Amino acid sequence: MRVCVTGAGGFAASWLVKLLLSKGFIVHGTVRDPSAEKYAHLKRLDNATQNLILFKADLLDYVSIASAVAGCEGVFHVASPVPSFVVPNPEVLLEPAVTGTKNVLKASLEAKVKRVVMVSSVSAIYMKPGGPKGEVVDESCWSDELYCRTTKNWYCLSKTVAERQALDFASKNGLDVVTVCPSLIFGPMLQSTINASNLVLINLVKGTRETVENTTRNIVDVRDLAAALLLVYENKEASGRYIANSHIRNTHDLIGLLKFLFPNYIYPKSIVEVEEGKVVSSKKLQLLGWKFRPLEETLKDAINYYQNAHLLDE
Ligand SMILES: NC(=O)c1ccc[n+]([C@@H]2O[C@H](COP(=O)([O-])OP(=O)(O)OC[C@H]3O[C@@H](n4cnc5c(N)ncnc54)[C@H](OP(=O)(O)O)[C@@H]3O)[C@@H](O)[C@H]2O)c1
Ligand SMILES: *[C@@H]1O[C@H](CO)[C@@H](O)[C@H](O)[C@H]1NC(C)=O
Ligand SMILES: *[C@@H]1O[C@H](CO)[C@@H](O)[C@H](O)[C@H]1NC(C)=O
Ligand SMILES: CC(=O)N[C@H]1CO[C@H](CO)[C@@H](O)[C@@H]1O
Repeated sequence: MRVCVTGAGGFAASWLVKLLLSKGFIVHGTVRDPSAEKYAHLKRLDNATQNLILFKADLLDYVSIASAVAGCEGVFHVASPVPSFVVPNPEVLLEPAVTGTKNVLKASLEAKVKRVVMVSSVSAIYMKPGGPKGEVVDESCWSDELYCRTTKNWYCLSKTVAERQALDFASKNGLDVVTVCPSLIFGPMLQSTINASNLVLINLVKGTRETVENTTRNIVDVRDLAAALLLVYENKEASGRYIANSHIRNTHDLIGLLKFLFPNYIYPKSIVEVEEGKVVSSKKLQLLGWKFRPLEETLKDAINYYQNAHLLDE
């Protein structure tokens, strides 16, 4: 079984590659610069020496993507830029997300790939105005593209447009595409550089900001997400979109739990009220057999990892 994973060195993709290698898959991992030190962790994974092949590929370069996908039965399209800060130029996100996804799908069609699993986001689901407070949304909901534009939420727009396009492409061309929409991904890291979602947790534990908003957080463990991606890949019944979310906590409760588990850190001093956010339901994925670990385990493993990697020093 030979599969391709795009953006193999990223936070979520690295855990997926590790899982696939442990199950005996041969993995074509795309990275932008195979010689870079930031991908060293991939080469150290069990079974990587024999079964992991890194391909130099940029999402915007069709030929490079096609050569990584060639010969594969399955494709996991994970790569997409996830910013930590507001980006001034929307194209920085839109181009790799939208054109990149189109390239991956075209290459998959050409290579007669049996199934493409695309990582989208709950950002493609719940970003729309109105609705009752604390509304629970499922896979039937789509973020409002116009609302993403007017609020300059370019990341949400990039994921929404990319996922819609993927499902359209699938139905027009008879390509089997299943999408998974994770919520905020936390957990221990395999890669050496901090990605955007782990930075959210690191900032809370370091008390980087004195005041934080009491935001509603939908959270999933990175290892449970990897399992979800493999589950929808292997399960013949899987189709359409799947929300991958395990826990819902507001910032107040999340900090409470962190303080209980790790009392010795400096946490934000004050929490200000904001409008209650939407929550997502992963019932569809759970009906397919998905299980997830408790939030305490995710937070403990993540923070112990940060400690050991000296990411919380000073
Ligand atoms: N983290 C979250 O909380 C979260 C939540 C919901 C959905 N997601 C989705 O989950 C996926 C993975 O997220 P993550 O947090 O694991 O991301 P990450 O660690 O920030 O990794 C992003 C990956 O995208 C690759 N990439 C970006 N632009 C590229 C381009 N032009 N060509 C090739 N590769 C490119 C990066 O490659 P390089 O290594 O070359 O930089 C990197 O591997 C993304 O699709 C994201 O939208 C993430
Ligand atoms: C390596 O792959 C084999 C299947 O080829 C599998 O049985 C084994 O568990 C994998 N090893 C590790 C350490 O994951
Ligand atoms: C945060 O929001 C929750 C409800 O979403 C509420 O129960 C809690 O009191 C709020 N905490 C603070 C400190 O504002
Ligand atoms: C915001 C940020 O620093 N994101 C980085 C997270 O990690 C991935 C994978 O190493 C990088 O590509 C991102 O730039």
